[in-house]
Amino acid sequence: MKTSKVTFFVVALIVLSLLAACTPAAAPAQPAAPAQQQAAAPAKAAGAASCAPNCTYKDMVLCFPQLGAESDWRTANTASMKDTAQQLGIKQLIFSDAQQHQENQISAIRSCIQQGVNVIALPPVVETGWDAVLTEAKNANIPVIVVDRSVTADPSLYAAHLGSDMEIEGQRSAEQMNKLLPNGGTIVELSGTTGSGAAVGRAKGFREKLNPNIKIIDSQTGNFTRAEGKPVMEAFLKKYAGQIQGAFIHNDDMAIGAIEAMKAAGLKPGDLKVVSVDGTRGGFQAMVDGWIQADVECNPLLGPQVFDNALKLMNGVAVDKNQLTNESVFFPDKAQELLPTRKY
Ligand code: GYE
Repeated sequence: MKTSKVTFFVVALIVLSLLAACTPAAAPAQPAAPAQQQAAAPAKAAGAASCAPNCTYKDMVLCFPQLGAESDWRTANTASMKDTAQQLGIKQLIFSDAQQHQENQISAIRSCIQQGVNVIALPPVVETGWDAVLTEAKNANIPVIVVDRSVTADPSLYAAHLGSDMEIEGQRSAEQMNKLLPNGGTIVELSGTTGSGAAVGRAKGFREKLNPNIKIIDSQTGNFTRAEGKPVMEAFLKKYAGQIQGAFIHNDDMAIGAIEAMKAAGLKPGDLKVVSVDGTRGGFQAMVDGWIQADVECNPLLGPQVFDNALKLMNGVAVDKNQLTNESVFFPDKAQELLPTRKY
């Protein structure tokens, strides 16, 4: 082999090895191109059900731990919930009756949470003591609609409150008592269930608007029932015989019980000026008979509104936090005419 040829090979080898050395190291393997990403499901609003945004009443399981069956108002409220559930064809209404005991309502709610209901509609027997169980419902992503009476719990723990403004009802009651006793006087109060939003609000509103020349000499609870209203009034009539001119009674059932006591004590219709609340058929009849002088309306027919809100919440649609019922006051002059139209 000639020297020139040898030199050529040597030079060629050097050049090749230099070229190899300069070639950048193979780039690390690129991660495989990401597979076409699944279209992300839109985030569901808190409380929305898995069928959102297309839930219908047929998907709905609603828990209604009713507080009791203490009055005609309550009976009408229960009927409104059950009838509406049926008319709308909801999947299931889980109904229970707590017999006016908060602990029964709390265990009913816990059982509903375990069953994974879509919405809880809670008529709270008393205002306080709900924080723990409402937090449990919230953690389980189950919206709670507070129905009828109020709670003191933080509003972030429930989705909405639907019902009457009990303080306004108390104010309306005082305005009527002021008119019935224009020269002032002494009255008694038959209050609703102690610690209930209805009793607390009505008592507060009443005192806010009552004329200073009208004195509330005593106030006792009759637990919103006829059975307890009667002995409370009996005791008042004995204790304050001849001293009282009026009574503010927190519902018609207690008023009907109290009227029995008034009759038994020999009083005549109108001897005591009575202002009552609810506007039930029984209250209207007592106005026709002259025993009640003004009946402040409180509407129990909340079923349609509750289910409408519940469906919205299931679908992740925002609802108003406070939804007040529109109400008025009824008087004896129209009672006879309106009685047949009363729905409760
Ligand atoms: O006035 C009374 C019932 O919470 C508004 O409860 C309701 C009250 C109602 O027992 O009759």
